[in-house]
Amino acid sequence: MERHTTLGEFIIQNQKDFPYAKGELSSLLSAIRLAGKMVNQEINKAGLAEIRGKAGQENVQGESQAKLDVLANDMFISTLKDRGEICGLASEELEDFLVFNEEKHKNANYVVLIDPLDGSSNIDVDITVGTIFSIYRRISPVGTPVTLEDFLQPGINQVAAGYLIYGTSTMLVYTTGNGTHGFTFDPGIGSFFLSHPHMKHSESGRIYSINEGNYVHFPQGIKKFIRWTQELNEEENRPFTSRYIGSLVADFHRNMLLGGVYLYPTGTTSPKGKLRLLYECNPMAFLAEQAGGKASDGYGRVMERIPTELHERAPFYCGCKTEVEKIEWFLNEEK
Ligand code: AHM
Ligand code: MG
Repeated sequence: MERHTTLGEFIIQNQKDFPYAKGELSSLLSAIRLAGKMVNQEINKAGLAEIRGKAGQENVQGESQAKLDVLANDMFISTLKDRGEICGLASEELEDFLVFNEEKHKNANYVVLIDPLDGSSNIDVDITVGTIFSIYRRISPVGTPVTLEDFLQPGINQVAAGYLIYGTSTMLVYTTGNGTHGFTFDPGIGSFFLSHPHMKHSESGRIYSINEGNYVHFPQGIKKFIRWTQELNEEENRPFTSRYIGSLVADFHRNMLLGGVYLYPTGTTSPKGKLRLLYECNPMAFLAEQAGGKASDGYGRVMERIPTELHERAPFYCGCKTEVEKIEWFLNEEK
């Protein structure tokens, strides 16, 4: 019986595809894999280990942190810092970025941005959550302390991005700009195995994922898109089907596998959108594009937005090309 390639083997086999083939990025990805396994373990036993519930503090965005948010944040930071390949890290859970400048970081070329536990409102009810990561090469000179500009790069500069999904199976999905590849965790062996090489968004899909409870706040173009998805048109396979988990990673993952589009628009409750450009929208956009899909802020390519703040938010429309373009069309009609 032929066995699947492990994530470690795949990374080594594909080192030549990395823009800077020095093995640093491989080591960085393997640190993410290790931290992901640790977080997975914690999530699986959360109900027994008294690590459910609120941590009793708020993050920089004024959102209350769950205990697992804090735990996942600590695990990713300590594992990544340990390796010495990164000179800085920014996280949804930390107001400011971290500067790593110990001896082992003095030749470090990369910065990482993470959402350590995305969809954390779902943790306490045993629904899928995820981790999102985005990796850039620093702009400032190697050997100097990392600066804000190293983090405020447009998404098109990403050298790698991905997510872990802690679902019925745990998976790690990533891209280094040469396709989007998925690996499933075998808990008995403790390894991730290549299960979904070259994941693909279909050209068009009939799932739409949006928090429709906010309908009254949506821009006119989005209201029209939603009404369009619900109209009867047998030739165009409408009405569409609505699926919304409330975990970006889970909604994105399902839509990539089954065909659909994810929407988080602007609205009066979140005037700039809810999702964070640097560690939610951009990494998902990179993965979507590498899988033949599309990611837009409604008027243009998300990955071309020039960030001005670490935690800035953006409207986000992502998934199958045809439907993302339809959303852009409706928004432009109502401009
Ligand atoms: P989080 O990072 O604090 O969990 O917030 C991001 C999450 C996304 O995973 C999800 O798609 C969205 O927020 C859900 O928001 P809402 O509850 O407003 O529908
Ligand atoms: Mg999040």
